[in-house]
Amino acid sequence: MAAPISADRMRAMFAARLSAMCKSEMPRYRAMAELVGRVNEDVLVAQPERRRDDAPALDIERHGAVRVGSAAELVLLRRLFAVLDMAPVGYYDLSVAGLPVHSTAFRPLTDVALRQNPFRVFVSLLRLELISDAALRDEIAAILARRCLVTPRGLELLERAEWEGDLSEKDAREFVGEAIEIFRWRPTATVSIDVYRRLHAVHPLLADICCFEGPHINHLAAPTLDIDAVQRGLRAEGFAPKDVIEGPPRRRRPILLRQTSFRALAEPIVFPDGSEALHSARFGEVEQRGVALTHEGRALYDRLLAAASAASSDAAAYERELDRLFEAFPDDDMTLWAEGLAHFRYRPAADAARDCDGSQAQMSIQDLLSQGRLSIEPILYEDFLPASAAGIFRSNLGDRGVTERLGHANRQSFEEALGYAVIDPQSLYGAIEAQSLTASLEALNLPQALPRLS
Ligand code: OOG
Ligand code: NI
Repeated sequence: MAAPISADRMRAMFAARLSAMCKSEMPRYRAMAELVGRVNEDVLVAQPERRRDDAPALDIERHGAVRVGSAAELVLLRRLFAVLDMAPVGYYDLSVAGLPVHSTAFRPLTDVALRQNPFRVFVSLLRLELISDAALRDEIAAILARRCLVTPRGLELLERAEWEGDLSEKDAREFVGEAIEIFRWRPTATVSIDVYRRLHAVHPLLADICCFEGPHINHLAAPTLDIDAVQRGLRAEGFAPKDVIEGPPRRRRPILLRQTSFRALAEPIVFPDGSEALHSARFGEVEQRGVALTHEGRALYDRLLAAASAASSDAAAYERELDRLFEAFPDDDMTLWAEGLAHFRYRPAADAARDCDGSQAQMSIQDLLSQGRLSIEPILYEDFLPASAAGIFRSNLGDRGVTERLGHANRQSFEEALGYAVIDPQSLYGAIEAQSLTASLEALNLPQALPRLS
């Protein structure tokens, strides 16, 4: 029998086919990806040291996003992504920003898997209970109950992968093909134009989630080494990107995640009676990732970001305020480390073990770092940011309904719909950091219980 194919390879295949599909169906997305590619090339020519052989290639997308209508649909995606070794990490409440959805990100968990292929999917679930009109809620539930996202053959392959643990090359290709079909954009609404308009008037997301055959992929995000240069390029070349880059400001040591996007295109759709309308769903995004923050670092980030939003009305003022406020956020690795604001991976210096013996047990981790016997490097943030996600959503809804709170977080109901608890991202970063410290101290023949600071 042919050798089975690994989940990492299937995920890479899935991401590559989604990318090809989006680029061929959306010339504007292809053009944006090309612009990002040119910016990345320029950066690498100017700063060759930023080329990293241990990082995934820059021409593969880092994430995509879809929106589903029901628990049954969420569970189907959970099962499908599990075959691609993508697990639900994090809970994102978007109701605080006036959006009737909550979300998670399906992503690979380990360093090895992330390096093989880092593709993630940000999945949002409709929260019907936040729609106040009871008759409309029933109508939506009935519409959603009628659709089935997967073909019988797709389901058969999914069950085979679940039962047998892996798939042959041939079945894997077919499975990925079936998965792609779930996420394809189909410009044919399944409801009348009247229903579409009513849902759209209540909330544009309702129309997008409920009126089509499936959860079309609404964007992919290309990685960049210089998002400010991309933003300038997008403006100069008429892409009309969103007004501000989401996330933290530019830093010497980038933190968390910065994102920008061009706004959703108005695309023609057709209804069962042949009438037509324009629907805005699909856009293109760019992301630049930095170091993952600890609880303390994240609390400081959230505080500074909230202060900048509260203080400014227009985009330029917001950016100035953000830069000013973030002067309070340390911007070098040693301070970030010493103040416990960011997560780092430890490495022992190549020959440091020779001059370490157990009698040096009095020293601290900080001593080892300053003597160069131990070094640190940032652990990349692999997750998302709720305020940024809300900003991306909103810029694609014509900035409508700006931040009227619709409800409160309800992680429990999300997890009940998913059938699982979501994984806490902080626990993943904490574990990588702790394991690297344990392994480094072992390599240096030092005891494990050294104090952190001198
Ligand atoms: C998802 C928007 C959020 C991100 O990168 O934060 C997002 C959506 O519009 O469905 O993609
Ligand atoms: Ni995105």
